[in-house]
Amino acid sequence: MSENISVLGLGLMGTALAASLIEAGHHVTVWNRTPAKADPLVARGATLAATPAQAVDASSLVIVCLLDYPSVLEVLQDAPLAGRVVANLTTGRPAEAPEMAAWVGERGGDYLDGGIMAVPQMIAQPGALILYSGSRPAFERYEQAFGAMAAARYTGEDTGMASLLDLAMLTGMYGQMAGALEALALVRSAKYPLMEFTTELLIPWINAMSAQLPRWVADIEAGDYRTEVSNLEINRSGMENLVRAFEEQGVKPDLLLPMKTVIDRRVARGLAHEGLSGLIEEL
Ligand code: FVH
Repeated sequence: MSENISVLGLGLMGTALAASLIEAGHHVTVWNRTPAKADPLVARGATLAATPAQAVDASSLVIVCLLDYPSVLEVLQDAPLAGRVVANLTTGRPAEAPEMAAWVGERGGDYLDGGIMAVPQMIAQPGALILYSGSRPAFERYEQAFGAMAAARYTGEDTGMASLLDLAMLTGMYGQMAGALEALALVRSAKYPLMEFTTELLIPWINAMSAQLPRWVADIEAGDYRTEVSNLEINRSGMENLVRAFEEQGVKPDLLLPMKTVIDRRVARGLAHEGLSGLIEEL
């Protein structure tokens, strides 16, 4: 079904989102602070609105993808939001989402908050995911249209949930990247081929270890961190060994040290018999 959809914000991500909606056959109106960025989309069939108010007026679904929440408030200030669904895909914090929902609600609009789990090049490709939270009727009304941009997953009526899950997934990513960078620095110090190490050793190892995560979740849900696999004393000693090896290789273990600090703290509390999953209680 072809919808009237407005996209406010034509940065790298907003442009990719708008292009995917045009490609899917929707009637797309666009607005951007710097209007020239709309040119390629207009060439593909989008309508350029002169103001945010005109863009909002043109469609019942308004997708916003700007720098941050203050810029969203600024842009929507004079827009006629009554009867509109605002899907705000700008990255923010969980606490900002209900404030934005209330602000849109006071103006008669319905609100969805979103978290984009993709880079612009992934939009409309397999693997791209957008998390939504907030108004269920709004999500159900536009679920099909959302699917043109990326797989659409509704995470509940708690408006801040998409943002929280987005930030949690980013946290997991940063932790993994931190470990990978330390590993690569260590391997580089020994002049071993980095690509061979990465593709043949590191990636399969990380994947195998990730498969253990559901077991940790079971421990956390049960609040029972006893282990017969690799307790914190083994990990404390392993970390000490790692840090020493890094120093001997002339590599800084800076991205690894915070984890060592937390392990040491837990062991100092007399909980050396626990597994790594118990570290969650220190956070
Ligand atoms: N790019 C990515 O990989 C990530 C993936 C995950 C989600 N993010 C979030 O998406 C939001 C937009 O990101 P972006 O990549 O499109 O960012 P830019 O290319 O820098 O575009 C920024 C747009 O925001 C407009 N803008 C900034 N400040 C204002 C303002 N005060 N008033 C009106 N518009 C404003 C800017 O306009 P212009 O500079 O072109 O005139 C762009 O349209 C972001 O939340 C990411 O975290 C992307």
